[in-house]
Amino acid sequence: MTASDVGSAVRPDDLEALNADGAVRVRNAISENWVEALRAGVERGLKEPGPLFGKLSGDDQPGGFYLDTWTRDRILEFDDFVHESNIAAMAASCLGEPHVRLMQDTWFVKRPGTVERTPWHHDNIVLGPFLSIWVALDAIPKECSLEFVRGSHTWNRYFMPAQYFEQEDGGDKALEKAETYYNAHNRIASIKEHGEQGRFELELIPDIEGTRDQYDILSWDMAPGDCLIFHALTLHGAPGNPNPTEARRFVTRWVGSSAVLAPHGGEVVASLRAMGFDMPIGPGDPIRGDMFPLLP
Ligand SMILES: O=C(O)CCC(=O)C(=O)O
Repeated sequence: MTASDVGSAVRPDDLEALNADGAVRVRNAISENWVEALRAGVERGLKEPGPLFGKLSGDDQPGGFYLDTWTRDRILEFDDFVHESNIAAMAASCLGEPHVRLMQDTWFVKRPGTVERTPWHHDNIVLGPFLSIWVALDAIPKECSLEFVRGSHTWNRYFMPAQYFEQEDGGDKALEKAETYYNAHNRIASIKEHGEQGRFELELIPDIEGTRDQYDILSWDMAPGDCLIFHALTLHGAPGNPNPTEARRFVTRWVGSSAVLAPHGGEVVASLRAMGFDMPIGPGDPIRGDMFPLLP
């Protein structure tokens, strides 16, 4: 019997590592049948893209880096997986609650030869208990697997993707623009509206890739069915895929009962609503609604 046959595959020492380091690898957590179902779902997702489908590598670049998000309403393998596999039990045991809400399902594919990196970032659209479980669907060697800055979830700092501002003016004044934006839209408004829970400052992310030797970076060899579990605030990123084999991954994100939409989440949910997603939440609201089922 494998760990994946008996509910949560998370052991106490995994939890200890997750809380200390911000990320942990759990081997052989998802059974082969589910891995096959998720692979089939990803291949279908590539052929039937949803509104959030993206290609993150250029057309002139080798390989291809693709992703799509919130597709389980159409890709039933994903919906079955979140409802029937042990994944929700794993999330619940990590968050220390009997039931947890599924915040998001998303998949990433790096075709053989992909050079594009997944940029360093963390996930701060939700405040409070929030973690991700990244399931390897192919063998992914440590050199090209997801990497984490050990302990960064405890820094009590909130980073924003610089790309957003860099795109606008090629990098010049990105920090200045970011500060102006967040002062105007979030920091002040959020403290006023949400009290201490809204008290966080968004900073531009440091150049981790350019100064890797200054950070304690964690990564692991991944076999199909192995998982990476990480706190949303643990900085993470991933190299491309120079190998001759696929590097597919399926990620679910989970929140605990006290999680709320971050103060800067208003614009994000508004644009998702405009795309037709059922998002009955606003900044400071608990995560509720059919998009975010309570499981297991
Ligand atoms: O697998 C990847 O390259 C990206 C994963 C990631 O950034 C995430 O799940 O938050």
